[in-house]
Amino acid sequence: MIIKKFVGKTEEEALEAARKELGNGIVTMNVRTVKKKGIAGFFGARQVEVTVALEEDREGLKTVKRPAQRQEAEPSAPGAQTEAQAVRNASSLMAESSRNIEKKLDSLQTLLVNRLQQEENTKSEQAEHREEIPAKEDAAEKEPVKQEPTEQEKFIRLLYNTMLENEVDEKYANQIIAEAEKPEKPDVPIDFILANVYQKMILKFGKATGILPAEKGPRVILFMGPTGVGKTTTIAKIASRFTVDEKKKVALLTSDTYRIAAAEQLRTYANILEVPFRVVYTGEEACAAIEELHDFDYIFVDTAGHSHQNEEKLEDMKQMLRMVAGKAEYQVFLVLSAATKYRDLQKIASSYQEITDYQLIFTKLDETGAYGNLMNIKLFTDTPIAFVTNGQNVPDDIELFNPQKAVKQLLSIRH
Ligand SMILES: Nc1nc2c(ncn2[C@@H]2O[C@H](COP(=O)(O)OP(=O)(O)OP(=O)(O)O)[C@@H](O)[C@H]2O)c(=O)[nH]1
Ligand SMILES: [Mg+2]
Repeated sequence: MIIKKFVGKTEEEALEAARKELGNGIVTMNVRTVKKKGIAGFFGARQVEVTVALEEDREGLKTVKRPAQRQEAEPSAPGAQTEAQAVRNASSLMAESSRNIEKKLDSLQTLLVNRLQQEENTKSEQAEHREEIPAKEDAAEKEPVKQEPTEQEKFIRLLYNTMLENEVDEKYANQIIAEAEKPEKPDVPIDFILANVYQKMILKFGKATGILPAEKGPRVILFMGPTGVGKTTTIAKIASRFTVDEKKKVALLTSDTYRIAAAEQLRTYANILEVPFRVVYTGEEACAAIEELHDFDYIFVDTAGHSHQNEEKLEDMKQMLRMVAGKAEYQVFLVLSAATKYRDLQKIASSYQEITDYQLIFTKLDETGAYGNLMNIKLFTDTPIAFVTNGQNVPDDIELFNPQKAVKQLLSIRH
């Protein structure tokens, strides 16, 4: 693996330089603002420094340098343009989430090394204590000589345990460690091991497309999920960003006709944002509303929360989706609370996977110290996470999902 730093006036400029030199296979490991060297820095000029990693191929050769091209995932024009536009739209959200990361990465290694040292101290104290108890001679003779693990092995173990503490499922923690490039020499520095595991985890999280504008007509975006996870609040947050920051034409629909209060909650947000609001009882009504709102950019659809075991409601949802799919370009987000137990999340995610493809939104990150479920459900569903929310405030408490930040949490010691 190659790890290298690039500097530019903006994050994109630094990344462009990295892509030029290393190709498109790079993974961003860290982004931080640095002062310019020399007298310019003295006067406060700042630059953005990105640290990127590039996986070497199996033979250990550097990945062949490719000319910088557009991201492969970007469709050709006019789709390419719309996606680039979406990325720009997203960047205002993204900038917020990267701000506090740099400090964490710097302290991460120190934390882990300190902990390693603590464990060593506890072990040697225990060993001293054992020595005070006279050992039975013949028993000691029979005990096979244990090979002391190397510093590198101890460090890998520590990373593994930290993941478990953060509630990454054992199966996935094992997978990550097994897939991380093995140090070839016993004296490989531990920051190399850390960078390796870190990069593997970022790759595992992947990248969501987020909300994309439609090629033609409005983009219809449906939010589904269990009761009380924060679907309506999340719609209000996103709708507000698109309306106020991006000046897009947004409309809100709700098919949550089971509770009057639910429709009223979204109507209140629509009134505040001064955007159209419709209650739709059936798929036909949803289609009629979409037709009526054909010159809008985004139509966000709130749905009723219900148990994933309620097959009748899931069938209603499927029916609605079928009709909307025939009418407009649409996307679905499954909204899950990060505070829900992993086993329940698995069941919910599976039952919705039976009716549609979706991207994930995790809410209530402020209510849990454990980020493990994010990794677990991403890997369980093979579905990327698009947004995370971390509080009740509309519109502030939402971010585009930032894998770097999440991985740093997963490798940080929980207090
Ligand atoms: N702490 C915290 N609370 C949140 C977050 N997102 C939403 N909430 C709160 O969770 C509660 C339920 O939110 P709603 O948006 O009504 O949830 P819903 O999924 O639409 O619920 P139903 O329509 O009943 O299925 C409200 O009190 C929200 O303020 C979050 O990120 N963190
Ligand atoms: Mg709701």
